[in-house]
Amino acid sequence: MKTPKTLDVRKPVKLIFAGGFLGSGKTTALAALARDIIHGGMRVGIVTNDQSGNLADTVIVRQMLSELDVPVEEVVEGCFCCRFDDLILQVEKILAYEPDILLGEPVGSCTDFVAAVAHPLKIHYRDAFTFAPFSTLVDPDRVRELLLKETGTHFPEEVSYLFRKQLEEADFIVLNKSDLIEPKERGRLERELRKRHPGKEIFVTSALRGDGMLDWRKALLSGRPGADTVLRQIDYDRYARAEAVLGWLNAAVKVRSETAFDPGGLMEGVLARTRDVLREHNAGVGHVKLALTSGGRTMWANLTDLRADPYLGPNIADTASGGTLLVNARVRMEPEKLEAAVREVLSAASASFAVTFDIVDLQCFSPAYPDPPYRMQKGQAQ
Ligand SMILES: Nc1nc2c(ncn2[C@@H]2O[C@H](COP(=O)(O)OP(=O)(O)OP(=O)(O)O)[C@@H](O)[C@H]2O)c(=O)[nH]1
Ligand SMILES: [Mg+2]
Repeated sequence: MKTPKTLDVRKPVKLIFAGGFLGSGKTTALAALARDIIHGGMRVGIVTNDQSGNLADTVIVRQMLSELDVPVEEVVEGCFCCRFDDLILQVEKILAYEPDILLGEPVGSCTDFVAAVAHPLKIHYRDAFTFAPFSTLVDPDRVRELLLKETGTHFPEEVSYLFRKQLEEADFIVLNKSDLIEPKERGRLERELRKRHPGKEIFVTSALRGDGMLDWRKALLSGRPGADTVLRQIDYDRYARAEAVLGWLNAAVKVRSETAFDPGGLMEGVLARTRDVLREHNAGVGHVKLALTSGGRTMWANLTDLRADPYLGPNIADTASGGTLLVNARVRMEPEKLEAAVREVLSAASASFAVTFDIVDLQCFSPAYPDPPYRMQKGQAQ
């Protein structure tokens, strides 16, 4: 195996990675964590990740932390596991800012992170980094749908397999979006998770409201080492099938308008219509996210469930007259159909909001078979 490039670090940087299924709240949680850590007096950098360019998370997290001067870099065109060398290049850019802590968000369809990313980092960069515990975030609805199988799902069994593997390799399981469930249900889900993963610490958080975030942050910063739980067994064919059922669309769209429009209404309208079209196709939604950058401000909107209403981010301007819209969709649908659906939705929204959309770039595909170059077993990382 070839050796990755060397890195020059004055003192070891703590790596905090938080994974978890699509839409579980990773970006929201990591931005909140970054903010709190910075207020505690430390320097932070963030690395985001996606299967394709035009990643909404990067511009969203930059906006979320805009007044704090946080370096944010991205690894695109594949997960951290498969783009390990690029991860190092992006991390190196952030190291120029001399961070104490580097936060990373792997793609939500990714697993086997410990073997394919954490252990190679520990072996090749022993003096550069220390690893905090690896967290897997989960959305209560997905726990009921994909783990407990209590509710209906539009996803095949392979996606449940991927979900279970993500939990299995975590040190910390973070039951996020606690604000959406009653205390009794919170307790029940926690017990179900504990029953299946007795050795793991479970945190219950609302990344959006802040509940439970302090306990999680304290545990991450406690000095306890982590990211050590290599999956005992992982069937890459099943893992690949779980990813391959997803249509993955990333597009950059120029938005122009003769008159000012309501950016929140526009994004809400696009997502509501997307949801309605996807319902007709019975297409399970992983996450559809929009990021509109207009006049130097990025605004966002999300859809994480076919049954839900679109969520509008907190900083929507009253009016906008143009900008760039990033459309990121991860849906259980064939890529050609997904692309056609998104084009149809944009065209309808263009007419109803009197705006012009020029699609500058559009990638739509199913993620390729995962093939990490530096996959390592436990003994190799000691
Ligand atoms: N109610 C509630 N919503 C949340 C919470 N955390 C995140 N969300 C919402 O969940 C949606 C997805 O959040 P993200 O942070 O983008 O999730 P993610 O895991 O980074 O998504 P991907 O990167 O696409 O996998 C957004 O609408 C968030 O506002 C939470 O604690 N409570
Ligand atoms: Mg994200």
